[in-house]
Amino acid sequence: MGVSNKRVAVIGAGPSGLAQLRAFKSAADKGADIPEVVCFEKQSDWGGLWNYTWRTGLDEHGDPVHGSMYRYLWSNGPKECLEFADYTFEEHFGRPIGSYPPRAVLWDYIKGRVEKSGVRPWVRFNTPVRMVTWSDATKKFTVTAHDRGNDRTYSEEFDNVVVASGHFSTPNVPYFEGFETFQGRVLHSHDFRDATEFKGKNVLVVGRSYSAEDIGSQCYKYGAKSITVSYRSAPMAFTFPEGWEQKPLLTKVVGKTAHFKDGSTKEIDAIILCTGYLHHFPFLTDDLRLKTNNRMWPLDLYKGVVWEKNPALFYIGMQDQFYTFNMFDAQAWYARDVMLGRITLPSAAEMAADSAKWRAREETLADAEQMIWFQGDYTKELIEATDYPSFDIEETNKTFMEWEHHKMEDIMGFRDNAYRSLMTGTMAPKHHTRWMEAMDDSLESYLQAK
Ligand code: FAD
Ligand code: NA7
Repeated sequence: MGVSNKRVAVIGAGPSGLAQLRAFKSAADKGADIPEVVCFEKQSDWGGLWNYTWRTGLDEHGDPVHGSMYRYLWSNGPKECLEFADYTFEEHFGRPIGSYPPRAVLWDYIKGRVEKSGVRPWVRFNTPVRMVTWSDATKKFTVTAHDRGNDRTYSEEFDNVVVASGHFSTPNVPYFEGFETFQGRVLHSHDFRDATEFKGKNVLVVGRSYSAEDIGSQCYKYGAKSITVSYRSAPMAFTFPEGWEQKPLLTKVVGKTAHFKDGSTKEIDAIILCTGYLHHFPFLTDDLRLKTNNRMWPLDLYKGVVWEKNPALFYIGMQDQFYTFNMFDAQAWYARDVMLGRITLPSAAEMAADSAKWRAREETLADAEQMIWFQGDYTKELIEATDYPSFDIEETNKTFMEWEHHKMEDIMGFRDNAYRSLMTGTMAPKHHTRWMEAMDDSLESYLQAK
């Protein structure tokens, strides 16, 4: 392996940043000259959100806690849809496993690939990036980072920067009248950790998307007395079990009474704001900073990856996600090939026109199925442009469709289903315990034979 004299900074060692490391390593393994790659990671270990923390608020150094994942979180989609095309679940675990693994199992899988690749020395842990600036004169970035271990702030120059810092970490926290005098706990889903805290409680969940659905389900599974979901736009279409109800938007709380837009009221003990997250890049100057809400096609990113205003900068994983790990791979391989000069970018106007075309299609998407096909087409286009191992996107989309149908059939039981791997063709076994009865989320419990 040769090393070119270029330097690349990757910000974040979650699934997106690790995809970037793996992409470069895979080129090097095939004999390419690759740049020096430095990955800055704020946490003490890799895996991003999948690296669970009990902490909320500030971390041990006083920085905002990155983690938004909770205990008892199981994959909310089939693992077959996120499987790495170059490192299968079977390769990692040595046998087929169930389709909706708990967080610890997926973390183990994510780590397995990069441990095998030997890229850990590329990562500087406990090192949040504080600032990135671009110089028109030198055509280089200056990255300023804080080495927390030695409490030292330093700056280095790079030819390229890849932003892979995630976007489900900084909570979007709306205010509702009466919060300051509510006689219970108000928290955002970012700070939700252990559902047993809400055992026997009447829980109000605000929001109608993935966090609302899953945190409501967690609380129900672990013994909450009732779950009330308050939606802004529309109720969720699932048939929930007894003990759940859906209400229009919260208007105010008085004491422990929640008031809703339709005039109805309900006594509640806790409010969990499942109101989504903000794309937040405090380390980027305005000329480099992506500004978007959570959607399928943020603008200014050619092929969803290249910062059109300065193509030396890349973003991985910034879209709202059905596809996850293998889409991040497709993006990272594409970004790598631009950095290696294997892909030549068109003019700024052509890049903007291409993005506008995707955005125009995005604006026509009416439901989850159409969004899945959209993201599948996008992932396919990227994969076709690089040597990332090709896989059957159409069948992956169809697995997503099955997942959607299983959720509609039984929102508390969809995780009891199993699907076929699109990478190996192996059918997953059904897990030994139904999700509603499986209270232990440890890797050992999930993998044990029964
Ligand atoms: P992250 O996982 O957020 O990783 C970003 C990394 O960047 C972190 O390690 C962070 O510490 C680091 N970082 C941030 N800022 C800095 C900085 N300034 N300097 C240095 N490092 C920095 N996806 C699925 O496929 N299946 C699921 O079941 C699923 N469940 C989810 C449940 C929850 C509650 C949430 C919030 C998301 C879930 N996701 C799920 C989606 C999730 O976004 C992806 O799986 C994946 O974690 C995204 O990877 P990422 O690397 O882009 O971001
Ligand atoms: P999402 O999917 O971005 O959804 C955010 C939800 O929050 C959505 O239902 C919004 O309502 C709702 N929202 C946002 N602001 C408000 C206000 N002010 N009032 C009421 N409701 C509001 O975020 P999630 O956290 O659910 O999911 C993010 C990731 O975490 C996802 O990838 C999962 O895998 C896990 P709307 O639908 O617009 O009416």
